[in-house]
Amino acid sequence: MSEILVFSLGSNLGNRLENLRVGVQALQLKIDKWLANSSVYETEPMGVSGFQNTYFNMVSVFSTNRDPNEILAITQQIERDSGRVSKGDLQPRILDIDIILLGNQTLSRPELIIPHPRFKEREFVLRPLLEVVPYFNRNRDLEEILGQKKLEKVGFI
Ligand code: PH2
Ligand code: MG
Ligand code: MG
Repeated sequence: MSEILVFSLGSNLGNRLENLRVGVQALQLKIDKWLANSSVYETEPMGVSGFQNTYFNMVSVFSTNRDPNEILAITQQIERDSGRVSKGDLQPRILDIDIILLGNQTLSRPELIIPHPRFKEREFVLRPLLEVVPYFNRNRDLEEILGQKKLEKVGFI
């Protein structure tokens, strides 16, 4: 059974828009299948001490059969590939990819909690999430109705 998977992406170092774009592209290559992106928002850094550049934030929605461990490994690899250096949780970063929701699954492990424990306090997650909720709900309904039916696409005009 495939589940709806919602990521929050953030960047506050370097070319922030490009970092998000590269992050989403990498997710699209590794996770079947992509459903929707929110807009990108410029947001004040939350919960950090001292001056930090503003973030660019967005969410991206997928449908997947992968389990939480696989998904976490994929996001961590993409973060490393982006050149992110780990200097602790609240330091500026080139790319941060957090798992927000995975269907109705809940998970509580030291390395991963699903749903993300702080997403309801974070406008930089909620605002973009609001944009894509109608989209993926509709999509899930359609997928259920369509089931295994499959039409062959011949092209575009
Ligand atoms: N991420 C954090 C901490 N604070 N603030 C904003 N605006 N956007 C973020 O993505 C963000 C943050 C920890 O990952
Ligand atoms: Mg984060
Ligand atoms: Mg993170």
